[in-house]
Amino acid sequence: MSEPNLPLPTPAQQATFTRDGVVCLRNVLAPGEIEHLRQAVARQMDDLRASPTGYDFEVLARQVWDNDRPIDTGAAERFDMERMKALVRADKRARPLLEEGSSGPEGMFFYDVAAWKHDRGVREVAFDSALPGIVSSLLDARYLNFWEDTTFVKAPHTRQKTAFHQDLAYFQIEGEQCVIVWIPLDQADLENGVTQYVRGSHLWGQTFAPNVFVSQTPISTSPEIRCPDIEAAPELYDIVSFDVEPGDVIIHDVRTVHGAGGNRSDTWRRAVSFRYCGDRIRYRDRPGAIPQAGVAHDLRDGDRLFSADYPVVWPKPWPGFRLAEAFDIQNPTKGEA
Ligand SMILES: O=C(O)CCC(=O)C(=O)O
Repeated sequence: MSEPNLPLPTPAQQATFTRDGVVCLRNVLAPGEIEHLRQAVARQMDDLRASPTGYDFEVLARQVWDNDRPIDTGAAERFDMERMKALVRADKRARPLLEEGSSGPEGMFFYDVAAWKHDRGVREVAFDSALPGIVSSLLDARYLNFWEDTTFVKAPHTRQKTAFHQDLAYFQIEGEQCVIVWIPLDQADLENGVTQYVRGSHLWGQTFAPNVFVSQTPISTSPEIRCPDIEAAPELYDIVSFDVEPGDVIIHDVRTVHGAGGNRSDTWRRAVSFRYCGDRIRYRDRPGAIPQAGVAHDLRDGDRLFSADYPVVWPKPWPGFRLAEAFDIQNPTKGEA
C-alpha cells in the first residue's frame, strides 16, 4: 500500500537491501524535514546535563579509561556507566577506540533518545514523511510501529569511534523485521565519521550482545555472544560506507553489524536514527536490552507492539493523514516545529 507520489524503493534497491543488509537512498527527505531534526537535536544538546538519557561519550570514554576520573553523567541514567567502567576495565581485550591524533577538549560524541515524545518536528519526520512508506515496502510489512529515535552527533575533532555493534539485542523485541534509518543532518563521509556497515552480516545467523559504543565490551549478561572485533582487522570484513548529503538516508537491517569512526574533520556530523518494526515483530523483555526511556506500556513477551509507546505509522487511515499532530496533546512539543 502506498500514498500517491511517495517514493518507494526500486526493485534494485530492494535487492541490495536483501543481499547486503543495508541500502542508501538519495533525496528522500525535504530540506524542511531536515531542519525540523536539526532544531530538535540543538534542543537536545542544550539539555545535555539535565536529560535522563543524554550522554557525551567522548567525555565518558576518558572517564572510563582514566581511573582517577569519576564517572559523571549529569542527570543521565539510561546506562549504568559505573558498571560499564568496571566491565571495560576487567576486559582484557578492551582498548580505547580512538582516531589517531592528539586529545583535545573540543570533541563531543553526543547521544540522546526519544525526541519524538516531546518534539512535533521529529514526529512529523518519523511518522508523516516518506519514510514509513519506504520502510514498510522494504520490510514487506502489513503495518509498521515506530520504536524510537536516537541522536548521534560527532563534533569536529571527536576522537571516539562508535564501536561496531548489532542493534537487535539492544531492543526489547523478538524477530528480524526491523530496520534502522540513519539520517545525516550534515554532509557525511569517512573523514567526519559516516556510519560503516559489514555487508551481509545480517545473514550471519548470530545475535551479538550490546556494547556502549566506547568499547567492544559486552554490557549484557544475556546469552548473546560478543561482536567480532571488527576494528582490530577491518580488512577481513566487507565494509561499506556511503558519502551522503542531508536528505539522503541509509537503512540497515536490525541484524547488520555497523559502527563509525571519529570525526577527523572541521565540520559537524549530526545524525538522527529512526527505528521501525514490522508486523512480524513481537515484544520480548530481552535480558540485557537497554531500558527504554519513559515507556508506560504493559506488554508481555509475545505481544504485538500495540501501545501508545510504539505508534502505528503505516498504513495511513487515509491519504494525507498527519499522525504527528495526533500526539500533540499527549506529548506537548518543546519547540516550534
Ligand atoms: O552514528 C553513529 O555513530 C552510530 C549510529 C548507530 O549505531 C545507529 O544508528 O544504530
